[in-house]
Amino acid sequence: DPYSGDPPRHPALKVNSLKPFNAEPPAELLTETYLTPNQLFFKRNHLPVPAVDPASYRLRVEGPGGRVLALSLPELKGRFPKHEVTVTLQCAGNRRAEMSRVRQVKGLEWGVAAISTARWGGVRLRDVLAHAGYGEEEEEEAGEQHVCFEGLDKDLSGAAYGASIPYRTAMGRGADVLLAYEMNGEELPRDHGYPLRVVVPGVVGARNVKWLGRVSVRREESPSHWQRNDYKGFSPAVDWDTVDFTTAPAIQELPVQSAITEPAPGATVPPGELTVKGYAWSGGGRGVVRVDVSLDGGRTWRVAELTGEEQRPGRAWAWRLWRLTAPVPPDAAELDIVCKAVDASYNVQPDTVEPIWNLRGVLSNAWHRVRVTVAE
Ligand code: MTE
Ligand code: MO
Repeated sequence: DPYSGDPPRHPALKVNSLKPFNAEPPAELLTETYLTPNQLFFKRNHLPVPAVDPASYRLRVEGPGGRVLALSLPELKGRFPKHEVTVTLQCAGNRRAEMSRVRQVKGLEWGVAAISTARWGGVRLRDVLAHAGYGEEEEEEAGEQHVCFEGLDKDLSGAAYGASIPYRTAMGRGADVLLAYEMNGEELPRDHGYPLRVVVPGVVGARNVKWLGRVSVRREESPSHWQRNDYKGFSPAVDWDTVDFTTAPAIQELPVQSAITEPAPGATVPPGELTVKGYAWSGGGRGVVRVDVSLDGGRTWRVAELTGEEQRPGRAWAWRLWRLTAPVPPDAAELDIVCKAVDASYNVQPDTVEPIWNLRGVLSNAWHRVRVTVAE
């Protein structure tokens, strides 16, 4: 069993798949704390968790002209300044289960909690690439380039998990892309990429390569299956007979997202006052400026109170949590609770799933709805 060496996991996690391990925390635990405890942080593995010996570990970084640096953990920590950033990671498949309710899609049935937030500590990718010989000018000189990452987790054919991001995402001004060795002040846990992972703020989870083995700069995107033939969006008109992965762009920055974490769907709530809780986040460093909540299916709205870190404009990498306390309409036997977020570019979430349905069930960010019963 190639999975026999996987680490132990927290029993509260809701498991979507055991081998490989994929799990999310119960939604109501997600918004108990601003930073998600490491044990509860959602876990998305495509392959067995590799056992990496920290003493013999080397990060290989290909420099211009093919020279390869091999950096040990002490070298990485000693040579480059430590940088810490609070970043939310979200899987492209977060809330996929809602898409499958419209029409079956292919993929793990994630609820609303394939998203979590941590304070990551590590070195800046930009500093490591600069040390290898790359500069800010490279992009203009050579046309678009990509920073490619390879994990140390491999499938049975020996192919490693891989992904890439545009060069400017890594090297641009204000770039906060990290090679992280710490998560919430602790050593990076094995499930989250020990000893070193990429954290690409504002970008889909899939590019945040764990158990990082190799970094290179190339003219082309990563050749990995997960870069080229997965993690792309399509029209609702596209099916498995017509889909063409070569023409759609790889998902990088994610769209604006929010969801209700409390009360739970189908719960019974008492008359009087109701408190609704949730999270809101947007990709590309666009902060969340507002969350609107409705108790009557979207006919009337109230503005929720935002809590948590308010990060710099353009570099708002982490979610805001939100809450609303409102009177329950006296005549209501049921409530149709809805939330929707607005980001700094005034992007909004679509009101229904149908027009954004896609065969892979990614980018599921319609208004989130939770129905509850009102009773003593
Ligand atoms: N990196 C490697 N090496 N192998 C993987 O399977 N999964 C990716 C990404 N990085 C993956 C990986 C996906 S799809 C997501 S959503 C995030 O890791 C999940 O990170 P987490 O498990 O730390 O939450
Ligand atoms: Mo993912």
